[in-house]
Amino acid sequence: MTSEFVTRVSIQQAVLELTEGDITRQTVDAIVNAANSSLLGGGGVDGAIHRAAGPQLLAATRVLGGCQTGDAKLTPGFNLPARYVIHTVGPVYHPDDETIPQLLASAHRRSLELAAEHQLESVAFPAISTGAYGYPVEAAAPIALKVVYSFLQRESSLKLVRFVLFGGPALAVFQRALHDLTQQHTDIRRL
Ligand code: AR6
Repeated sequence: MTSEFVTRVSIQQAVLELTEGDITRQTVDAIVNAANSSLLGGGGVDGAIHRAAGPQLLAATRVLGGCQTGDAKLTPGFNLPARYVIHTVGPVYHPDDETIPQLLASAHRRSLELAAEHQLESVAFPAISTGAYGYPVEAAAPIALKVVYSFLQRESSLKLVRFVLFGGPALAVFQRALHDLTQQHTDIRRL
């Protein structure tokens, strides 16, 4: 019997993987920040990234003029092991608003586009919007993974997309969603 929990797959020329951990520790070309539209820092992932990157990060985001929900902007990573930070703004969850899933998808898609525009090969995402912004991780995970799947259908510089989940329960939800995605698409290979 195959496990309902899938952690690592290949999609076209790239690997998509899930891990439990701290996004600030990831040695990848870019980590994605779950920011707010001011880009001036906050709590959660945003606070952790600003602390680990050092004060130069705030100086860099200050001149960007903010960021709309569903869009993304790039800065250097400064003291982080990652070379760049892609700051994206996910939506605040609201169950009755149909645009919310589209905005969450857009935040992921714009982050991947920005990574590809800069010829980056590896990018790590947190579970955007699932903390302070209240998006249930069960609803967010399939959206996030589907966007990555669609993006990796076209040719790009990306060779590795990693989701870094904070805690076992969030990891398990993503693993189950990845299992469901592999059931839907024959070109996803379990590794
Ligand atoms: N590494 C990986 N994941 C983390 C880490 C970490 N170091 N810290 C928290 N998480 P959140 P949002 C998880 O609140 O919901 C900020 O104040 C956390 O468990 O960081 O998009 C911004 O400035 C949760 O599952 O982001 C915005 O105002 C997920 O990361 C607002 O919060 C996202 O939680 C954005 O809210």
